[in-house]
Amino acid sequence: FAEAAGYAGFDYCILDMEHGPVGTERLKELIQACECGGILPIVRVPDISEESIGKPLDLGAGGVQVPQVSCARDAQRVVELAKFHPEGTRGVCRYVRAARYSLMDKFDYFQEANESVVILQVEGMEGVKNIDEILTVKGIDVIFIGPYDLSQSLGVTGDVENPLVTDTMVKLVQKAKEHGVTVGTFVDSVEAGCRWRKLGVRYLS
Ligand code: 3PY
Ligand code: MG
Repeated sequence: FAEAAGYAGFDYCILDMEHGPVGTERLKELIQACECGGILPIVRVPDISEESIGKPLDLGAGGVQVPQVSCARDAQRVVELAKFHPEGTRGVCRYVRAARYSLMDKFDYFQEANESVVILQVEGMEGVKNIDEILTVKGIDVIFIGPYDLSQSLGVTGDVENPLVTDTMVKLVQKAKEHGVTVGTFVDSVEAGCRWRKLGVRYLS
């Protein structure tokens, strides 16, 4: 499917280690399939930890999408774990798949690796409250609004079209735009996709 999604013209594929069944060994094959189909493999990791963020990048993920980011410190930690010096402190190994098992020039690798996409999921009211400070953290490419977790945080679990949820989302989209950060979300229908796209949401899943 990942390979076919690329041939079909999708821009990226989210390989889900937060809610999906994917383990590290399977992840490598899925990333390879994405590469065959010419689609960017984004890995949704389960948490903010060195292992969860570093391993997918070592395997060649084009980016990481990190759940439940609720403050600037979380955002900074993600950037630290996803990037090598000077932007971060990611564990250094150049014998990994992402560096063609050392065939790549090591300095080119460290530089290119720092261009991997960093996507933060803001999906709780604490993150909404702290959105201004989150958006000022350097190294963030996309803020992804998780409508389902957000709906739960607002006490209307699952009702993602409730104005409580959509109004909060619109405010987040506006803030991200002001900071020049791309914004994304998850949609259940083509209609919702078109609606959010008109409002400027560009990373639609
Ligand atoms: C959410 O809606 O909370 C998500 O994480 C979507 O995948
Ligand atoms: Mg979520």
